[in-house]
Amino acid sequence: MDDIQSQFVEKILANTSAALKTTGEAFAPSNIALCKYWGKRDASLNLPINSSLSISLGKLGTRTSIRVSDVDRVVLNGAELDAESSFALRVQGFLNLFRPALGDPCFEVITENNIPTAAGLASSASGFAALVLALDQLAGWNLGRRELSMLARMGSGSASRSVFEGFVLWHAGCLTDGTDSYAHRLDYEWPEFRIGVLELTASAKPVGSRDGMNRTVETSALYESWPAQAGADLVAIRDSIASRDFRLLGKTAERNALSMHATMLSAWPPLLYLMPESIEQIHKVQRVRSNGLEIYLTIDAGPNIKLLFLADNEQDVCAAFPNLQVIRPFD
Ligand code: 2P0
Repeated sequence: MDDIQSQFVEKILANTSAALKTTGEAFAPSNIALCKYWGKRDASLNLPINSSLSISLGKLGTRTSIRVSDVDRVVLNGAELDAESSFALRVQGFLNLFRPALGDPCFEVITENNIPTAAGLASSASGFAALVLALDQLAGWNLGRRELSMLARMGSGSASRSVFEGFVLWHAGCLTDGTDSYAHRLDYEWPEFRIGVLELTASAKPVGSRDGMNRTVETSALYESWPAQAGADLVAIRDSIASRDFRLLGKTAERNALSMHATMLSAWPPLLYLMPESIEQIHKVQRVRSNGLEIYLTIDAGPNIKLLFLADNEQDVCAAFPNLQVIRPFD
């Protein structure tokens, strides 16, 4: 825990008073960025270089409950974690930020993910969002979503987006104190919107997103062009959602993801998250699309591919991609 982080949390909690309950419980959805967050302007406060735009995954995400306990315990999907495991340490470090406001308690955290394991869907986003929402319940702070989004950001950048359903925009902000870097929900529904998850490999990624984005910012010459590209893509994607222009949305989201991978490839040592199976599927998406099926893809910092399409084409997409897991974000 560093002082800058503690001071930030103190600032957000400044006008609250705690009324500790026995337990707090909450659910937060996972999310997939259509315009990606890649690169930090401040690592301590998790402030991004560019704004990003995501879609939350409805009922897929994390449910977490938290209560005061005599020792710190983290139970993940039914199994208690070793206190020295990296995830338990990360949760403890995050909770350290909030203990002073609550009289320095220890906590028991019970967390369940219903996200398909190894599908390349970030669990840290829904995990930290659910933890902050549960903590707010436990403490009785009654914070607004904007504040909750900023607190979730301290756990993981993409978690700032997971405190909302639907389409979500995370403002990069420009203040050094981080108080203008928060997410909000865009006021649009698109019930026909579909995401298909192609689970290609379950192997752990060699370099995590956090280290990967830092390495890219520090060493990739192509990264220079990323902030402007992401800025333009975000505007196009937001407009495409407003006008339900799926072609514009798909094209922009696909190019945005591949541009992010281009910056990774030009880092040193190079970051190559794509596996041979990923490349094969990228070619297949291009082939299927050139045959007339309206389908696009996005890829995060991993090898798995997510397909973007509309309900009308669901049957044809499932026929072309057997074993596809289809997510309906607005169900
Ligand atoms: C995103 N990713 O916008 C991008 C696209 C991965 C690729 O947000 O260091 O786990 O905790 O802020 O949020 C993954 O990065 O990183 C991510 P930290 P995070 O979804």
